[in-house]
Amino acid sequence: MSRIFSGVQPTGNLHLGNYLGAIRNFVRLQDDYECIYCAVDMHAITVWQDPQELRSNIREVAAAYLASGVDPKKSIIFAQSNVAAHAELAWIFNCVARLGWLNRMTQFKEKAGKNKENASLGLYAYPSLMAADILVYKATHVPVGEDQKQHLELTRDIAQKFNTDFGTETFPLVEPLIFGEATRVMSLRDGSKKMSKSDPSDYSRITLTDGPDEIAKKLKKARTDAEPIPEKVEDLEGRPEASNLVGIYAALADISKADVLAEHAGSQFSAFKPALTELAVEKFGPIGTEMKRLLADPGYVDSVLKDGADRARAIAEPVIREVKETVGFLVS
Ligand code: AQP
Repeated sequence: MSRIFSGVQPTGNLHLGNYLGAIRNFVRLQDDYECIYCAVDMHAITVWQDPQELRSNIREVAAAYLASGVDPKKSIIFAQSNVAAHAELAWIFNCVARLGWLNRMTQFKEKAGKNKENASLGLYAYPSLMAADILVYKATHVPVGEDQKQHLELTRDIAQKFNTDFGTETFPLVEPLIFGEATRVMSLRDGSKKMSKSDPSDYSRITLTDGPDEIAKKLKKARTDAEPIPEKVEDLEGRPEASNLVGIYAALADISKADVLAEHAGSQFSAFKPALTELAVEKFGPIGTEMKRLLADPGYVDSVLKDGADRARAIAEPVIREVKETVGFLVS
């Protein structure tokens, strides 16, 4: 049976990249699969989080799922720290994963930066916890943006090594689901950097709660080049900012980049940006409004998270029990 798992870190500033690369696909998958969607708060604390803000950011992720169309009756929505089996399996995986594998993870290198000695141990072990998040549900498919591909390969390596070490077939080999025209949305200020929550510039990203004026301002200021929109997709090569805006348009309109070019070839970006703004406002306006409505009712959001955690626990507990028995722990 196919089962979907994915998560978003509650680190604030949920943006267009999180939506197009991940959350929108969560909604599209829920009719065909059993889906489990998480606010990965244990991942969030691998870098410092203010406790008060973390609490509200967990609710923000849940509200973003709900406002985007994840149905809490069909899909499970919960906070990672409310299901202890994630941490338990992560420890076992810390003993399965090899240091050499973790040393190759580019996200750690990017996030730790030059001051590696000062990064938390949790940030280093992040991919091992991510493998546990997925495999504690024996999930088979994981919808993510392109930046998570390497972590999913590591998840497969951990699953395979566990199965081989213990001579079992406990864990499936997960498949990433990376689809849509915007699997890697880039910063609006720098086409060589991915759009990110932690970018110090607010102008680098459109957030899910930005209103029409903010969206218009940010897109107006978005960096482009002096050339008009080309006719062919291959002519976007070497033009990262232009390619990014065309990709965002395509993803929001649910058409291909080629279709966007067919409609807009020859236009200057000064003419394209208002069309993109209109589209972004049309798609994001209702999501932002609904998020704000949900966040004004934290009692409801908390009840969704509680129900989700109960359902998630019911799936995870037999798996962690099976794993503990396999490893040789005394299971009472
Ligand atoms: N720019 C992006 N384009 C497409 N997909 C993206 N995702 C993130 N950025 C982009 C996808 O969103 C999901 C949740 O991401 P996350 O919050 O768990 O972690 P992240 O990748 O670290 O997000 P940020 O925004 O980049 O945070 P910071 O600034 O802390 O590094 C994932 O599926 C991810 O692929």
